[in-house]
Amino acid sequence: MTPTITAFERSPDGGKGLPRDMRVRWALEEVGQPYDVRLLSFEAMKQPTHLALHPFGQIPTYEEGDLALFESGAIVFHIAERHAGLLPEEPNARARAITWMFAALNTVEPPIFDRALTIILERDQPWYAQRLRALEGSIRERLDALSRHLGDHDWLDGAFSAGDLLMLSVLLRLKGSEILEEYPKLSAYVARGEARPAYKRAFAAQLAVFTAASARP
Ligand code: GTB
Repeated sequence: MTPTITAFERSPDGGKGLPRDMRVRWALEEVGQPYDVRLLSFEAMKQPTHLALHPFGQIPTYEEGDLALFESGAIVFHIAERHAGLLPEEPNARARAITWMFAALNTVEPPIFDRALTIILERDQPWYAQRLRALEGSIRERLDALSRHLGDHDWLDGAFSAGDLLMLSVLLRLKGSEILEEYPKLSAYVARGEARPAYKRAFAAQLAVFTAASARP
């Protein structure tokens, strides 16, 4: 059965692939699972029909038959569990890959996402510079550790996994920032992720949505 995911009708990021449907698209592309996309306005996300799928009125969601999921991490995990290619078969390696999925979302993403929100929403506050410095300090702590762990390996733990997919989705938010450039091993890791054909297909698909929306009045 072809799953349906939800995404922004008109993404505020200008097609950079930053909203969290991108990681779900990428996972589906990695495992070769075709999918449909239902596009939503901000208004539609808060209507009962969508709230029945996503209690917080957000994207992405995932529907497959009578299964409905929300939370990008849970969706990627579901895809990785149901298809070969994103989690190792060997139980301990699988558990470690799942650990990296949690690390991406619980340990590395929060300061990176908060920095993005601060830059967008808090620029006019008198404490803006101080807050940004604190968040960038937290990000550097995480990136120091991540870069040390990655070393000269291509991926976090053996073969590319859903752990890498989520970690890269998180790091991509720093692309073009001075912070990421301070970490050549992580910059190369991000470039390896972006070079994957599945990533490119997912990126092109979300960009096509943005381009079509921009062409409409
Ligand atoms: N923890 C949830 C998950 O991982 O699925 C978080 C989902 C979430 O934050 N969804 C956002 C959303 O629906 C879109 S991804 N927001 C609308 C709302 O809450 O009303 C976050 C996001 C939004 C915009 C950009 N951007 O423009 O760059 C990037 C990321």
